[in-house]
This record gives sequence, C-alpha cells and structure tokens, in this order.
Amino acid sequence: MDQKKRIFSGIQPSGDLTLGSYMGAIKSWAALQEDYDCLFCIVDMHAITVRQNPADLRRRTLEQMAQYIACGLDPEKNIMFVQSHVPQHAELSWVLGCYTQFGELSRMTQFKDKSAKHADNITAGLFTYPVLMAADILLYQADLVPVGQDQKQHVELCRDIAARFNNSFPDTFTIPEPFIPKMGARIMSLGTPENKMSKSEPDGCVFLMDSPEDIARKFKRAVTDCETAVRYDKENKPGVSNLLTIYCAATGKTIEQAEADFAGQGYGVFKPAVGEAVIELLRPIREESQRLLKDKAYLEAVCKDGAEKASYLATKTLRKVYKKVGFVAR
Ligand code: ATP
Ligand code: LTN
Repeated sequence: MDQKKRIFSGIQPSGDLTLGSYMGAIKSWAALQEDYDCLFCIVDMHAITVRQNPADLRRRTLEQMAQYIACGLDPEKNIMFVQSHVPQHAELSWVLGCYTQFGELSRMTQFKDKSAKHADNITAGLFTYPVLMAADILLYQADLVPVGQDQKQHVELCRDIAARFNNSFPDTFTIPEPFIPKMGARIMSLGTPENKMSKSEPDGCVFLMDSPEDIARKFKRAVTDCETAVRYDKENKPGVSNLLTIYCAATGKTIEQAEADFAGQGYGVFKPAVGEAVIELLRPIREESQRLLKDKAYLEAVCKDGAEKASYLATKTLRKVYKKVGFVAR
C-alpha cells in the first residue's frame, strides 16, 4: 500500500487568529487531514522574532490549540504540537544555519518588510527566521508544505538548503514542495483592503473569537468605494472584492452567484449580509473554542501527546544529521 504523503505547516501565535488565518490556512489544512499524514504546529519560537508580551504569548499558545481543534483539526488524526516543546527544532536550525548563505537570507522579502516595520529592533532571529522554518519542515521529512503565497519564498529557500545538504550528505532530507491550496483565499484587511489581514495588525482584522456584535459592526464599517455596484474588480474596487471573497468563502457560492445575489442592491444591504454570513461561519468555532478553553487539562494533554509524537520523528532525523556532519555520538 502507498504510504501517505507527509504535510507540515504552522502559524505563529503572534496575535489572535483571524478570519484570514482560517480562510487562508486552517480551513484547507482541515481538508487535507484525511488524505495526508499531517503535523500542525504552533510556532512560538518564530513569534519571538518580534517583541511579544510574555503573558499574551502564553495565553495565545493554548488558545491557538483550542482554535485549531474548534476549526476541525483532529488531534487523533494529526500530530498537533507547540514548537518550543520539541527542542530538535532549535538544534537542527543551528546546523542548517551553517549551510545557509548570508546572501540568501538577505533576499527574503518578509525579512525586508519586517525589518522596515521594526527598524529599532532588527534581531538576528528575524534574519535567521527562514532557517528555523526549514528545520521545522525538514525534521519531519515533509513532502508538502501548505502555505499562503507570502510564504512560498521561504519554502523555496528550504528546498535549496535541503538540496545543498543532500549534495554533501546524500539521502538526508526529503525535498519538500510548497503547496498553495486552491481553496485558500487571500483575505485583506477590512480597513485597508490593499493590505493582507494580519493578526499582528489588529486594525481591520476579524478575529475568530469576536462576538457577533463586533463582527456585524466591523463589516458595516468596512472600507468600500464611492460607487454602489457589488462587482468583483480587485484593481479598482479592492474593498468590495475582498468582501465578495469573504462572502463566497463563507457561503460556498461563486463570485458570479454572489454578484447576482446583490445585483441592484447597494452596499447598505451587501455589507451587513457579509457580516451575517461570517457570524454564522464563526459561531460554532467560537463556541467550541470557549468550551475547550475551560478544559485546560485536556488542551495540555493534547500538546503533550503531540510533542511526544513529534519528538519521536524529530529525533530520528536529528540523529542522522549529527552523524553525517561528524558529531561524536554521546
Ligand atoms: P503576522 O501578522 O504575525 O505576520 P499573519 O497573520 O500574517 O501573522 P502568519 O502566521 O504569518 O499570519 O500565517 C500563517 C499562515 O496563514 C500562512 O500560511 C499565511 O500565508 C496564511 N495567512 C495569513 N494571513 C492570511 C490572510 N489574510 N489571507 C490568507 N492567508 C493568510
Ligand atoms: N513562517 C510561517 C509560519 C511557519 C511555517 C513553518 C509554515 C513557521 N514554520 C513551517 C509552514 C511550515 C508564517 O509566517 N506563516
């Protein structure tokens, strides 16, 4: 029988999960869990590449696990864990860093963007972020890495590092492929629809845990344009196009169907209707997250079990790598 292909992906607990995290990532992960052998990680070590409040980081990490489960990821079917619980990520990252060029890291657009945004705090960790990400993926010999378009460059770098390492030490790593799920929608900020909805920029975000009242208010205030027609035109009508994308992702309709639904009706009808669709989409996720968060012991047990399973796989790869580079066995 064919072995299932392996998938690895992760999200940083750098802010509360948003509608973008769900529609762009977690929803497609949930669709993959039946057919692939999946690891879904909460990458807290990546989160500290920019300043975090420790208490918030701790709270969000457990909340993120609750939300993964509430969004339909099954801890029985997948390995779900917290990155810092598996020290092999940091250990492999060191070795891979010695097989990565300074020039390669300097070309990463996320580094350029984030260092411009945090000009007073450009750390070595922010610079070597993609090396840790490569370690995440290669430790588990992942075949596919589902990510949004913005992360493709990092997965390409991971492939280059793996190929270079394999060139010196054959048969060490599986070369992974970026996998941009077709159903994954790119969700833009409700306030500035030219920018991606990002959990570290709370303005313009809809959070998975927002109350129905908050969601309704945010959609009523969403930035549109001075026309009245509900029509998809990303160039000239970024706000309306983003709302259409959200509406379709929430209801399963096509853009054409949605445009027809609102033909002849203005934004005063359209915006609250999108809000309503999102309220219904997020209601069960919010309620299930709240229920799970009351059972801290269960969430901690899921994290522990995930970390044990991940460690088992990670140890195998790390042992092989240490041997190949010439470290003496302990
Ligand atoms: P940060 O603000 O800390 O950079 P983020 O909210 O932009 O975080 P990430 O943790 O970097 O999100 O992304 C996790 C995954 O979700 C990635 O694969 C990314 O491509 C995807 N993703 C994040 N935001 C969106 C969005 N608005 N629309 C679609 N996909 C998204
Ligand atoms: N850099 C990613 C998060 C991330 C990741 C990974 C994704 C860290 N390690 C490994 C896929 C595979 C992000 O910001 N979205």
